[in-house]
Amino acid sequence: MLKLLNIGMIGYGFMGRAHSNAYRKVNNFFDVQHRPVLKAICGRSVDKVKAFADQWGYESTETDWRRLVERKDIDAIDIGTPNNTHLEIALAAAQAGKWVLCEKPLAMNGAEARKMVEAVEKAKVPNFVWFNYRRVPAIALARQVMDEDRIGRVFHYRATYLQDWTISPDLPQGGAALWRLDAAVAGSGVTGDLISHSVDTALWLNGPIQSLTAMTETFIKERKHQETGKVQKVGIDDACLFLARFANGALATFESTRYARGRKNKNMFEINGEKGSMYFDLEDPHRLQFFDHGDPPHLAGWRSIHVTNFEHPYHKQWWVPGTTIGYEHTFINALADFLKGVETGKPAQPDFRDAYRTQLVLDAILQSARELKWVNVNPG
Ligand code: SOE
Repeated sequence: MLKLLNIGMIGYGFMGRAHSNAYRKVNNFFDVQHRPVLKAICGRSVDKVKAFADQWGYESTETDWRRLVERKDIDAIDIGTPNNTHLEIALAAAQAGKWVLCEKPLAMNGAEARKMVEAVEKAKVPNFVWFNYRRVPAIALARQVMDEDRIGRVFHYRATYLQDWTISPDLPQGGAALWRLDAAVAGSGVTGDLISHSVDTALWLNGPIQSLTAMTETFIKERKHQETGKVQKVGIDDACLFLARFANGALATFESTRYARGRKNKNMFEINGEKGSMYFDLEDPHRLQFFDHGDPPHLAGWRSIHVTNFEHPYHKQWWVPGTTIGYEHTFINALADFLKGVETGKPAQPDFRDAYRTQLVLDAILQSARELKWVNVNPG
């Protein structure tokens, strides 16, 4: 018998859809003991929240997240709202004894993230952060390759995360779809939004970052604000680059921007080690490139592994070998791992504490860019 898990989803934007889809599908593909129930969707606009409930099959709606958190018929709160609301909602949800799932980045900064970690750990409630790219099968395979020590001592780690959707100076900041451009709401620009993904993946694959030096740039200095109608200073970083040293001695470069014309969501990393190398690019998401220095020299070369076999991470839950899964499946895979983690007592990562470490790297990046100096990362 599946245990029903009543979900209270807050936010009906991009992530509200991605998470709701995961709740709907997880039991069709994974053997987990919980069955998420789309109990309530919460958002500020009555019309939009009702339309979302109809489209996705939510049983009820709320327009005030506090009422949702107070409801006795809700087991888990999922925070899919802008970054400046995560802290308050997570603290209230944890205090109410709810499970708490939160969209990335966990918080506006490390200080907030720390309070969130303390709250969920004090309340002893299951918690999880939706850094979904860990659940791309090819990235999960990269982790397996690291665990199997096929790369050996790591010398270099390089990551880029490139988009181009904010180049127009006519794009306003703030409001429904554009809160990511408003520093008061997002906390930062590409640092919290994109490089956070690269950092989460990097810490998972290659361990902690010890120190870094960063630079950021805001190419468009002023934009009209959707809510006030006034032209206001832009406070977010449009681009962020940093050099880093990992605790394992590897040297790294990270680059992220929303000004790479033609790049829509290019999330790439390469790792070079003593025994081999790996390369991944989200524009070719089913492939992991692997170079094995152990191959006979006359056969040596980069293998392009099509990560769709039953032996590959996640794939046996889906379709037959050679077929592919997509972006939305990373959220379903993530949810399955989270539920299994609760069921086995071995919490899936990243939980709040793990995502807090990523947040501390983001703090160090922003501090370094502000102060123009190398910064040691607080290990958390
Ligand atoms: C916007 O830039 C965005 O939607 C991010 O917020 C997501 O985390 C990323 O996966 C895709 O791009």
